[in-house]
Amino acid sequence: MNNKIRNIAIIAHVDHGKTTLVDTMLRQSGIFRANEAVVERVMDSNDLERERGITILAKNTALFFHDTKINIVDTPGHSDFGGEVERALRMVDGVVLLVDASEGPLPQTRYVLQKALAAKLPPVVVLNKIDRPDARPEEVLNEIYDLFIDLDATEDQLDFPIVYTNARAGVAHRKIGDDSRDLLPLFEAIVANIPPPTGDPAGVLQLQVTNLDYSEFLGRLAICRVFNGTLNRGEEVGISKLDGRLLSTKITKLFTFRGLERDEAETVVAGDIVAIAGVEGIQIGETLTSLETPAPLEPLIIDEPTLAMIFSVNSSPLSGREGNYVTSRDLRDRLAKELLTNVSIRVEDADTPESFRVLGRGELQLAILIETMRREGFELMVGKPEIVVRTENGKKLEPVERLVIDIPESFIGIIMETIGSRRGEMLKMSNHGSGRVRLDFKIPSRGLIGLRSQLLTDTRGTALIHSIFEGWMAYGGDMALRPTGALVADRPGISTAYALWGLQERGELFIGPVIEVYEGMIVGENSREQDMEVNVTKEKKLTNMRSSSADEAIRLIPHRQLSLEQAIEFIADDEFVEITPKSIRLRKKVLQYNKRPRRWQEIRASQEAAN
Ligand SMILES: Nc1nc2c(ncn2[C@@H]2O[C@H](COP(=O)(O)OP(=O)(O)OP(=O)(O)O)[C@@H](O)[C@H]2O)c(=O)[nH]1
Ligand SMILES: [Mg+2]
Repeated sequence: MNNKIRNIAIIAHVDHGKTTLVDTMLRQSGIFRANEAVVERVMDSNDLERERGITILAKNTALFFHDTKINIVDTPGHSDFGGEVERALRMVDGVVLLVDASEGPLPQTRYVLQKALAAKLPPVVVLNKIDRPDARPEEVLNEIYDLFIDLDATEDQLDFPIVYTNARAGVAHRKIGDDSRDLLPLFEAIVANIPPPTGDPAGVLQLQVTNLDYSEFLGRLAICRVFNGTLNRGEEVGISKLDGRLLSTKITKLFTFRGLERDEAETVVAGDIVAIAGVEGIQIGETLTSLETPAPLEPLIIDEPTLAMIFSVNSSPLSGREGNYVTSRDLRDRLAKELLTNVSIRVEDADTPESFRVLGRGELQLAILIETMRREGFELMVGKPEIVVRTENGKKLEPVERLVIDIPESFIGIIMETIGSRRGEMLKMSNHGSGRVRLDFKIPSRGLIGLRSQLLTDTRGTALIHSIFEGWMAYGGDMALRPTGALVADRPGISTAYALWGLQERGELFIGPVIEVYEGMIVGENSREQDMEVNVTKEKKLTNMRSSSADEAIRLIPHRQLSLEQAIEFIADDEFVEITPKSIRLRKKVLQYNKRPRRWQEIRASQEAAN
């Protein structure tokens, strides 16, 4: 036992304030110099995290409270990154469960708590954002107790300590309204309630790799928990690979965490969380152990992916103009590299050599991967996300999610209709008396594809939508999702304002004037359910007479610029999103009109016309 260390993960629903709390914890522990300028949410260090204001990757830090070292893992709250949380829980001996004092427990709160309870990790419960005018800490605390009970927590687990915080201001209270001015009550609760790590410094060496990081100076870093034994720099140890082989390796670079820094260490002992550099090919889940008496640890088991997307070489007529990496070889290598650090993703070969089936936890997770690749200079195409189906005892199963929607009361009707058409089943409706209601549903994951944008339209942007994978259920048969067709360019060329002007009453346009298009490219959404071939390159016939003011009268309604996620949500089975470092285009899979298979909507329309 190492009484001078505590290892904790901070877990919560998205945006409840984990990273902000880590900020003020670091600041108050004296990690930064007095005059050091530190950005807000300093742990959200990669570009996409900063742009989107969310945590994507779990990250380690450490601070000292008196003479106790507290290793902290800041985890992401969005459900698509649940794999990061599962992995973080392997590293720690307890959790700080953070809950927004106004929003209360939400689906990801349930998910992470369930994982923590299953791993028998004791929690310190923190009610954050108590400064919010709509904070309702007593009620939320009751909801937290209900959640614990619902998850079959034991008496012991129910006896959790509670701290009330304003993470932004860096204040924690034992009781609401006490005169605390800093986070001392939180630090004390952690040291008093989270058990010190077990493990014997004299035992057989066992370090497990739970995360990988990259440093420009050191290359690949393996983040490990030392479960047993002592490791010295320069020592020759065994590395138990995932395939069961035991290789020998020399540990030349060894680090411990301190704030945002990594300190070189000569020796690390059981209980600590450390980083190792310079070990070729090291992977998540592998154990560093004794060469003579190897004792590999159980591999990490995390939830299976639920969503798949085809990633394919860009075959559009405009391919290769904007990106540097465009071949199937480039794509294959990049995806293989992703697998090394991203344990919740799988890659399979698809039906052509130019395409791969990438499996993950959700649309956002895959969209982040695509966005990262495009910034690296890749061009690719992706297909419509499809859910992963499973067969058990001869029965076809599909993933099902818990969906929580928070909306103004006036939208209940339309929400029920939309969710109903996607086979959602309501479990609960609760009204907090603020004019908003919270609806809990069970819904097949398939029903969630494209749901977010539709609900935001339905509720004029006021809906808060949260969902989380819950399990598997019997496959429910077909579900028609996009009720509209596409406006499809019928020839290559450059779009003109005149042509677009003539089309805008047909539906909503995705492109403006002077955009290069090709046959089969989608330029808008048809307001009817069939696809429609359109000419967006038409020029106005020149005549000698200027027809009064009509020339100047071309006023285009601003087109809808789809973001990557919106584009992915929009496409149907027979369509692709084409992604390059500079552009996001939508297209039919089969570009040439006369070769394109007819969609069921068209077949039905022609049957109706014949009758
Ligand atoms: N009013 C108030 N706002 C807070 C408090 N703590 C955090 N916030 C704000 O809540 C927002 C989300 O904070 P983050 O720290 O990014 O939340 P997170 O839990 O790390 O989010 P993810 O990692 O994406 O799940 C930010 O705008 C914070 O400034 C608080 O105690 N009071
Ligand atoms: Mg965060």
